[in-house]
Amino acid sequence: MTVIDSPATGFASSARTRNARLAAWVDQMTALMQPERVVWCTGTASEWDMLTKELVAEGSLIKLNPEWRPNSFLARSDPSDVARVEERTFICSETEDQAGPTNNWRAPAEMRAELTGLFDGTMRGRTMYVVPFSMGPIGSPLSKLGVQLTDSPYAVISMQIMTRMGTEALEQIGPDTDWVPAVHSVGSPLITADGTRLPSTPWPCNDTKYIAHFPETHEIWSFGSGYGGNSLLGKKCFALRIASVLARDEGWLAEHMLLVKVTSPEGRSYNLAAAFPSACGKTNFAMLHPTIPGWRVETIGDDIAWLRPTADGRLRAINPERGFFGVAPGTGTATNPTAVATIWGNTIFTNVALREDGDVWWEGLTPKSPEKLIDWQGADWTSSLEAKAAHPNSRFTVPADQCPTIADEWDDPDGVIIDAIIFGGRRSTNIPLVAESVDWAHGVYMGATISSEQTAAAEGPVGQLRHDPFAMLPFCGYNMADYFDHWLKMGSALGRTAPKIFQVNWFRKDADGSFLWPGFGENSRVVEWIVRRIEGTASSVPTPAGKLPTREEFNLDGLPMTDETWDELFDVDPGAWLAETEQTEALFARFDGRVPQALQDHLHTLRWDLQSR
Ligand code: GTP
Ligand code: SPV
Ligand code: MN
Repeated sequence: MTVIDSPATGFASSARTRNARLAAWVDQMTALMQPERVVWCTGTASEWDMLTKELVAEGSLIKLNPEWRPNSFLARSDPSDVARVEERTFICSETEDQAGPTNNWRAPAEMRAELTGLFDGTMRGRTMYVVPFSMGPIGSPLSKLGVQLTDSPYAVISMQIMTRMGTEALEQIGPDTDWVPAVHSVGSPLITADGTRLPSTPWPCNDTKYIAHFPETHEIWSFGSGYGGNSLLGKKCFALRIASVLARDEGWLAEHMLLVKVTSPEGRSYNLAAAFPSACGKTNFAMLHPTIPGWRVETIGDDIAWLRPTADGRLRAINPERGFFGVAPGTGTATNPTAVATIWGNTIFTNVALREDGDVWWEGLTPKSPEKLIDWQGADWTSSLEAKAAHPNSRFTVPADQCPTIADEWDDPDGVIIDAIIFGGRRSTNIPLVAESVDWAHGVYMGATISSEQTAAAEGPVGQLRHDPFAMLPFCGYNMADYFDHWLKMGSALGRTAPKIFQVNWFRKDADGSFLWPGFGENSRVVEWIVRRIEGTASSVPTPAGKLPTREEFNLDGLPMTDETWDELFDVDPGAWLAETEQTEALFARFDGRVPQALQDHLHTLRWDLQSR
């Protein structure tokens, strides 16, 4: 049962937790934000039922037809609140230098003052939920604890799916345990300063938004948005931005990576970690359904990985999440049948279209759209309309253990040994289908120079090419040049046991703008080559882009491909690559000499190599 404290009966925070700092913080934030009620969340099924019923009654959730989609709901966000807001995301380190040129920075004292003003009375008339959570399996040596305060019941039920949330997590927080404080408000009080009660709206939010991080004190403050990465603070804010700082200080890595276990026809298993920018294929790769016989891919994580060198000298990784917050459009029976099977029920859908029969639909779920739908904004939609029925960043939120391909090891507290790391981006030109780095430093160079065409996962111009180093541009909690250095040091620490590093690109296009590579399940062919390289049984051809496969050794059985297409997929054009090195030089220059020498050296060597071709 949910525990409710009423300000009228006095706050009993100290009775709820053994951690004095936590009790004091909840009391202090309650006094600042002035909620009508305080609820300590337990993470039980009855709490879920109560909250979803309330949300349905208020018109914030639509209950889907249980015949098709049991215990599942549709949320329609405010049309202005549909993605992460990078312009409003801040790293408030003591100095601007520590945040680096790729982050927005504000002085911590200044930001604190501004936020305190915004949070003053922000929960008037609303319930404040106290949401204790563990990122990683409860009690794992690799896990971390946090507590989110929020006035969004949508965020609470989403956190229940996405993290280990509730009493068990709270019990992990002993008198001296470290935990991360994360405060979130939609910024829409139901009672004004002069006491007038306002009508409630289905998706409250505020035009003013702040997603603020204090890396020195490990605090998160989020204001004004109810959406995904802005409001589920265990995810990007904690597990990436704050965790990347903890990882730097404690000698591990917090990454925007999927995790998979691959088993070859010979029965040998390998674990791969892959970093692709937002909406560039992590969930799809994590649930890959191989088209080549005898191969098996199992899912461990689809968005975030925490990797740590352990006593045996190997790099071990956990998925700190408990659910998937996946992109809906493009997810269909043809592309990702595993995801379609995963979301059979117990799923929250956000900004997808509603069918007449009370189920959901989005572009790409089925080849043909239903004739009539209600679109993501609640308006009538017919298949003759140009406009999309689902928002391009519409999402499903679903428990990971519903995934039919979930690996047994997915919640192993010790994590899994990583055999290879893969970097990728969405590139219509220049970047080959797959390349292996010559060594760890070259692999770090590959990660540092990822560029990708922007997607709808964040506000901004979709399609525009931008650098997204390690797919962490929006998620690194400190100066990225120092982050590159941290990666180089990790390679030295791991030495000969370090995983091999690869780069992939599923998105290369021909002159007509069609994808050269079929992608999705066919990506298993690339996985096979990567495994054969790990095993040392496939050869490679050296190029400025790294070591490429030979056509003879690459498994193309059953996949018709002309020599021209193969050549286009793997073409490394010296002129185009020289232009890329200029972009890289401009990226590195932004860091005022802080980029590690090993990466500068690689850039210079690459230049020489390209100029002599
Ligand atoms: P975030 O959750 O935002 O971090 O994204 P993600 O990296 O998990 O992206 P996801 O797997 O959801 O893919 C986003 C889009 O890319 C979807 O529309 C997919 O259909 C599409 N996509 C994924 N894999 C491939 C591929 O191999 N080829 C092509 N052409 N498209 C792909
Ligand atoms: C991403 O944008 O990389 C996501 C979705 O995984 S969100 O949680 O909204 O950041
Ligand atoms: Mn992501």
